Amino acid sequence: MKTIFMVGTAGSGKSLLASKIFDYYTRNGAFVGMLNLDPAVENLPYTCDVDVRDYVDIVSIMRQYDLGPNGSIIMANDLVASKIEELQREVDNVNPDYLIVDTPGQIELFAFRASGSFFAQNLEAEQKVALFLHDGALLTTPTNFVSIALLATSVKLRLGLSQINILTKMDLIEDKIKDILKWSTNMASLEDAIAKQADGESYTLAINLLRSLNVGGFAQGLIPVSNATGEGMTNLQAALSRILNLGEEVED
Ligand SMILES: Nc1nc2c(ncn2[C@@H]2O[C@H](COP(=O)(O)OP(=O)(O)OP(=O)(O)O)[C@@H](O)[C@H]2O)c(=O)[nH]1
Ligand SMILES: [Mg+2]
Repeated sequence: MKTIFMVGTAGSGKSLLASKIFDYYTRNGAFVGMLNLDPAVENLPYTCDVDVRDYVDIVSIMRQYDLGPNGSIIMANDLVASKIEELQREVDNVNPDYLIVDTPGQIELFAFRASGSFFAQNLEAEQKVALFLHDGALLTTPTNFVSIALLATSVKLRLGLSQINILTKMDLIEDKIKDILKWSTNMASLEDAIAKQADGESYTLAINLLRSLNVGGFAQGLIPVSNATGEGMTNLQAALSRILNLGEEVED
């Protein structure tokens, strides 16, 4: 089994992209399992094989512990980590070729509390990869680009997994794609763009951050995709294959 973790800021397109990857692999004859780790989600664009909502119930946590929405989501996430053995057993029963793991909307819950890295490290699989979704709708300026890339780097540090950087919603930002891809591959053009947009402390901070991030591989190989039009999916599949199947086509 090979496992793909969907990670990214709230609303960046994780769940919808999970369903598109499911469709792609299924069309190519592989058996795909879906694991939902978001205890608070109401509707998903795919059918779950394994679902944390079978183990934790946000509404009863809110009532029982007199917590607000955020407190109960935090508690639910921490509880989910204690269910890893049960979830693993269910996943083993499904026994897919590929397991797609959809994570909670609030990225800090998955990436920065203990449960996310615990799952990333302890779910058993031959190969694991994280897809970090850079929300195209947020990448409106070069400094936003640097701050999201910083978040992607920070998530990589937390999860300790191979990571593929994806630029989502490319259908909504046709006029920006060229600039964003240039920023992600050409440091001088990104520095120029930042100089035009920011000054003073913001400029210095953005430049220093990106120079230090660049050492470790800054927003490497950003792949634009659209869940709406399907554009970019072939490039994403090739990147997944390079990591999961050592360059072979879909393995079933
Ligand atoms: N135009 C366009 N809309 C998209 C794309 N991907 C996702 N969306 C829309 O963006 C919204 C959020 O998508 P989701 O897949 O729920 O995103 P998510 O990251 O799972 O969201 P949370 O789990 O709540 O953080 C939905 O309304 C999607 O229809 C895309 O590529 N293009
Ligand atoms: Mg989602």
